[in-house]
Amino acid sequence: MADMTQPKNPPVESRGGETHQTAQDGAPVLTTQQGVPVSDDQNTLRAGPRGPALLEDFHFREKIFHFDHERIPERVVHARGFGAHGYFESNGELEAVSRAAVFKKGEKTPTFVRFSTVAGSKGSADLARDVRGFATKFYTKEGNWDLVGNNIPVFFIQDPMKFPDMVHAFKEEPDRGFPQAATAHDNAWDFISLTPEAMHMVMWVMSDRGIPRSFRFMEGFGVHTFRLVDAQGKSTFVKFHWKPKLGLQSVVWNEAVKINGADPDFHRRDLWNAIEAGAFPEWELGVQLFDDEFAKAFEFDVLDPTKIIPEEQVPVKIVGRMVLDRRVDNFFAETEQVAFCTQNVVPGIDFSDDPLLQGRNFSYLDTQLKRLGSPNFTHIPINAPKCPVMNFQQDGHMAMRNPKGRANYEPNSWGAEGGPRESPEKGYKSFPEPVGGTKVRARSETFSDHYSQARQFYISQTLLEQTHIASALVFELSKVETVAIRARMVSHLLNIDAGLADAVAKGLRLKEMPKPAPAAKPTRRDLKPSDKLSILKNGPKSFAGRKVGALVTDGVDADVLAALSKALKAEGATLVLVAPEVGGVKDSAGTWHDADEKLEGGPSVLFDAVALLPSTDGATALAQLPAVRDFVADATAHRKFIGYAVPAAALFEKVGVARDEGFVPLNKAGDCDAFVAACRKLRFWDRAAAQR
Ligand code: HDE
Repeated sequence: MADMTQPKNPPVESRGGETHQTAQDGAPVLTTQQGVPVSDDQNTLRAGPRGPALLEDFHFREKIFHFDHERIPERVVHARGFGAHGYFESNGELEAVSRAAVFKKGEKTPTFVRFSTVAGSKGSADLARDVRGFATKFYTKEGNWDLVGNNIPVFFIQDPMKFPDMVHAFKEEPDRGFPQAATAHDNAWDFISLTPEAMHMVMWVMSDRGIPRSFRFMEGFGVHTFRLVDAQGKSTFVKFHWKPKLGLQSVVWNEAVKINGADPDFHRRDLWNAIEAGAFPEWELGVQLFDDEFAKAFEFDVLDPTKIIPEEQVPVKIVGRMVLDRRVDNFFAETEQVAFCTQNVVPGIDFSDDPLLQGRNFSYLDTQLKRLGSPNFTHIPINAPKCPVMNFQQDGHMAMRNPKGRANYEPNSWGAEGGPRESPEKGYKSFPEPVGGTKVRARSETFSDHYSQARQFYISQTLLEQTHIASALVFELSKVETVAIRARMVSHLLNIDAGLADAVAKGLRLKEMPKPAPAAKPTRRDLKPSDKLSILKNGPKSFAGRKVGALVTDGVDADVLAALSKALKAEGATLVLVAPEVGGVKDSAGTWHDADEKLEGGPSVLFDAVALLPSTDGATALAQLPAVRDFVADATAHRKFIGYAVPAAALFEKVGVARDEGFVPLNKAGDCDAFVAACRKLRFWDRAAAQR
């Protein structure tokens, strides 16, 4: 059963010195920020019990003053995020290619990861259709390295100049202030349909990658080409990949919509609970390595962030693993205040000339000064390196760490007491790439093919996944009020796949098919499909990390319940008990089981599979509850595996669902293994396309 116990965190930060102890429970005495003990935190200081408040009440004024200033600006993008601590362990495969300490064989480096959605505000729902941020801070022995990636390996735009326009168009429309966390509106699709370079990314976001089931089941990508530099100064190009150990999994759109209502914190809660339960999520770090020669021969420009290098062309080599094994102690202090920056690199890792990357290198530091309010945000524990920091930077708001001693400049003649010195041997050296050229504002011609890889992505999907892309486009464009924008988008789809364009045009009921959008390159290259681009072709082999919601009533078969719990545990999966009342149920042997969820609060969309285990009387009572209808109908429509005891047949009849092979009997303890084995496929996709 889900373990929801909370750790006991100390209520206040200890600042050293003596704490005043109360007589009560040995708890510390409440103090003001000045450390003055507080006698009454319930009542303001007044002239008499019914008299006016007194200005002298320093405790009240300090408390309200601090409260008034609690909010800081949210991130201009990626505002909603969730973080966790972990470590990265290198297998040494990159030692020969990069001098970075983090890649030494067996080196264990602490990390902090923040996952995020992009468009929504801090309080938006987790299951928005969107790209997910996957930002990792490696606290290496030679300084912090930030790999600020996404769960999609390409981006919408090629030049950072367009980023503000793109983000403006995607966020709420400025006059009305909505829609929140959704690109299903005119401005977003107006911008996209006027930006052919976005087409490859659009295919990814409209695919199931845009609605992941869990952060734990997502890939991550560094997107840009970076450089690795070895001890002799030789450079190798690299693209970074994170591969989730638990495999890939997404939800279906109708589920996403309902999850957002049932549990807007679905992704946060999932990560929090997994780490709490000791099921630490893990990713392998993979790299695609290539040299100048490959870069010249490759059919696209490796500096173009709207392109991938298919894994079939350059295989991904695994260079280590990351485990997330610790939750934050405080959301604000860590998840909110963490500041990632693409320009945080360490010796052995360097940039490429990808224009988007170069633009990002300016933006992150700049936005963080605004968000965190001081250039000293690197002093905050979550951002501070875990290796020595030695320099002559000083003062500023909230300076926690100023140089000691007399010298605060260099060169100086104070010898060993004169503070730190540069080191040509140990210090960071930029790769001496020869550069030169005429100053221009121009897009390289090598960036001009916007459709070939969009098509490659589309044809690499299973038929079902292609249907999801078409449905997502129809849904989004149906929310666009301007018919000309809908048609303009279809004109691009014609350059990607005629079948897709046709399906979307029909889904929108366009009166006539537009002409294909003019393409910079009239001929689209026909690229081979790449199986690695499909989620369904790369599903997990086990049900580990997944959840079964078991709907139980009094009289639930004790043996089946125990066996199901055991089988799921053995698989690394979780059983969640859903009952008519949260207080729980008594099983057939008279044992009490507390419920994890009340039926109305635990709809089937929150689970990967469900088990319906009512007793005969229980089924009769359940059949009267409206929430049961949704529980069963949704689980069926979302093509989940449904384990069931005989009495549940009454519910199927009531709801009007027909049983198929995705319905697995659970009448005796011995049935449970077969049910768990069936669940490994995650969904019974063969079930006829459902009505919802
Ligand atoms: Fe970001 N991006 N970005 N981005 N980005 C930010 O930095 C920016 C891009 C990504 O959890 C901001 O501190 C520009 C690509 C993640 O704290 C800001 C451009 C990729 C996060 C910013 C891009 C990303 C951010 C907002 C185009 C995938 C969240 C708050 C030139 C490789 C990090 C902040 C976290 C956050 C700028 C494009 C990933 C404004 C200008 C491509 C995961 O600086």
